Amino acid sequence: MALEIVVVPDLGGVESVEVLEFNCKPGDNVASEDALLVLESDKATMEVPSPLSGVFKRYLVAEGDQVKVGDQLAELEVVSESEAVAQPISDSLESIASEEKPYADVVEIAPVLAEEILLVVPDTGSDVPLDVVEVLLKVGDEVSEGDAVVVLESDKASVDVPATASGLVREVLVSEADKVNTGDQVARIAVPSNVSDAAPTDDANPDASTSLVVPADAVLPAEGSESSEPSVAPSVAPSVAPSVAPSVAPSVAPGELMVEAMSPQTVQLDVYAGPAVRLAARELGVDLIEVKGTGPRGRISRDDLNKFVAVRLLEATRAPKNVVGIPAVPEIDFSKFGSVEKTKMTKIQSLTAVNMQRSWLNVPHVTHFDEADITDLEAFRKSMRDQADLRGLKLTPVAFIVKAVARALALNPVFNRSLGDDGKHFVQKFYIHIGVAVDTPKGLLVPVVKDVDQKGLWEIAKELGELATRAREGSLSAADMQGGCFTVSSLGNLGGNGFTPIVNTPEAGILGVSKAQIKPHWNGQEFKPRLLLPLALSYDHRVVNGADSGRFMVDVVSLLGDLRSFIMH
Ligand code: CAO
Repeated sequence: MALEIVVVPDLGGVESVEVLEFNCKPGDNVASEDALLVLESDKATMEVPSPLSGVFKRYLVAEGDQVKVGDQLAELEVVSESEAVAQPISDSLESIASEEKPYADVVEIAPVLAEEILLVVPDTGSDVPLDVVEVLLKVGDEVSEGDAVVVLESDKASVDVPATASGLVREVLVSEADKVNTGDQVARIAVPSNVSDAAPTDDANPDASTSLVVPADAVLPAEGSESSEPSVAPSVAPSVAPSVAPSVAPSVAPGELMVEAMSPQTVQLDVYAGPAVRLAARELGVDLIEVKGTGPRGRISRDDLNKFVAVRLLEATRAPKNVVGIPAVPEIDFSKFGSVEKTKMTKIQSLTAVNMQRSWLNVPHVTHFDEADITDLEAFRKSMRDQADLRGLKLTPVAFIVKAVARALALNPVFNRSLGDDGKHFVQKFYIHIGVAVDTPKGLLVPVVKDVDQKGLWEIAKELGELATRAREGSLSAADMQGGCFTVSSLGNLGGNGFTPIVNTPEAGILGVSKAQIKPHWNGQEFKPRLLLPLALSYDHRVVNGADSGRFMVDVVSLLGDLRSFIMH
């Protein structure tokens, strides 16, 4: 074997071109003239053909690179002349079969017994020659009956020519841009003799009047073949091959085969894609018309195809069986409407997005609204400001709210449970750990104050302050954020009349707190200005019922409204 370097050919005056697409992977057998890669200038694309048959080794450029005439593109291992002479042609099938591992298994006994057939262009139904726009097979390929082997194009449509027998490709007799007519030779294929043996003969099928396959030795005696007598002598040349009886029976009647060959499914007029992508799409069963090309002038790249398949797979796994699934959000190119910039989400933002969506999609949410009169609480809190300063603490309404929620959880244990994994049992918790949502520059974090029921207000205020600071500094540990039974999300320092928080599943509930405002309040005799705190309790309706939530909210409101009730419970 000798190493052959493939270089950029004459570009017809164009100074440099872009490497658009690769067609091969290391180890691929390539035939002379097979397209190795696609180059593109701002005016046209061109395929770089393999100068010789051989084994593709590697590319020496990357997709997207700019290259000039003479630049090295790829390495091939080619059979040197002396090796080629030394290897009898009759051995070539054997060597191909042993290199092609998947096929080697199939043709364990076949190589020496294999027979060659000639694949020809079926009746195209056209008076004028058709262009060969794609050749989808190369020497050494394994083809299965029905595989598209070449794509022909008239000025009206593209049609696939299918293989009519399974076997190994020995020779490709057409190239892209050739013009072909009905009956023209397309390829020589070696088929295991047990297959061809099973084929009906002329006698067995006296009505057969058309054929897409003739034995290769009928028109081209196989090199090294002992017998020069064709097993079925053609009565005419290949251009009238349809009158020759088949040596390998098509799996469908010839008339049906024509329908398949000219099926509208194969028409791909609006598609701009290279041969490798078309072949891959065929193998994956993807209709390229559905794939959006992101390359120059909408050319579909392998990446576009991969992305399309990945999205379809994701949609398929997400869609519930037999019911209408959640429709995917269409991808929108916002840059069509104005200037945009893409920024990567932080880790915290990505995790929050997943958690929020999981909860939103899994938990049947209900939100219960109320207001707590915190006029007296605020007066008390402000009266404690000096003491707070002495302790180096900030005593905000949030510490009181967390304390009130802990008491309400103890009074309403249905809120202190979670739904079991199987959806058939509850897990009741006998500890009270409360998460508090903290807004940080990197995203939302929810550290947990543990055993709130056993802590006083000063201790809660201290811990809250420390946890919020560490959250903003990014120094919380995983343990700091685990074990929560319920969450408090306070936007009270910011404003707003109310919002519906999303349950931090598997917790049963979350209390959203908005900004306290002085409002006229009817005390039974007169309107009095009172400081009212808007509260919104969202809960998982699988775990908690509306009446439970009513009781929980009444307790929170009364605890915040009258501090004396803290010592009464
Ligand atoms: N109404 C009116 N004022 C309020 C209030 C309320 N409900 N809650 C707090 N405040 C005031 C306090 O009185 C304090 O003001 P003073 O210093 O004048 O007394 C100030 O707001 C304190 O704000 P803070 O942010 O320093 O402290 P906090 O204890 O109120 O809040 C924390 C702590 C961590 C909850 C908050 O900083 C935070 O990050 N909130 C955002 C939470 C969030 O993003 N939730 C949305 C989650 S999406 O579901």
